[in-house]
Amino acid sequence: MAETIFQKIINKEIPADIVYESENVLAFRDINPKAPVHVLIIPKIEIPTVREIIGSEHAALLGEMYDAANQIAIDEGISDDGFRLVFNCGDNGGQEVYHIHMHLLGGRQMKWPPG
Ligand code: DGP
Repeated sequence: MAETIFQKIINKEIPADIVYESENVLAFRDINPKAPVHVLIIPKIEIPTVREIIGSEHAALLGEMYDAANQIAIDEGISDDGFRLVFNCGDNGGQEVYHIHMHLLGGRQMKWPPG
């Protein structure tokens, strides 16, 4: 399968506004932000969609992604007011990039249901 744009960001082949990096996780600002704070949190290993998440195999990695989201929310000053974490999955889920990513959205009141 062709390399995704996020793999190129992981490999530092294309630039991104990186806000967090650890051994297993990278987070950077969305190029087309939908909120004052819009950060994408991704694993460094490629997992195309959340359908490929295997509980025991990926549990620790998902935990790291949620830890990163909480830390970034604190760093960005949106933790106390609240924020939204979203994984889009597949066509109906509105997924464009097939390397799983958690959207961290905050800095404004979110609406429900999402579009
Ligand atoms: P999704 O629709 O859930 O697959 O979200 C993909 C997001 O990725 C979308 O909000 C825009 C963002 N995005 C796409 N290409 C780039 C890029 O090259 N750089 C950055 N920073 N974000 C990107």
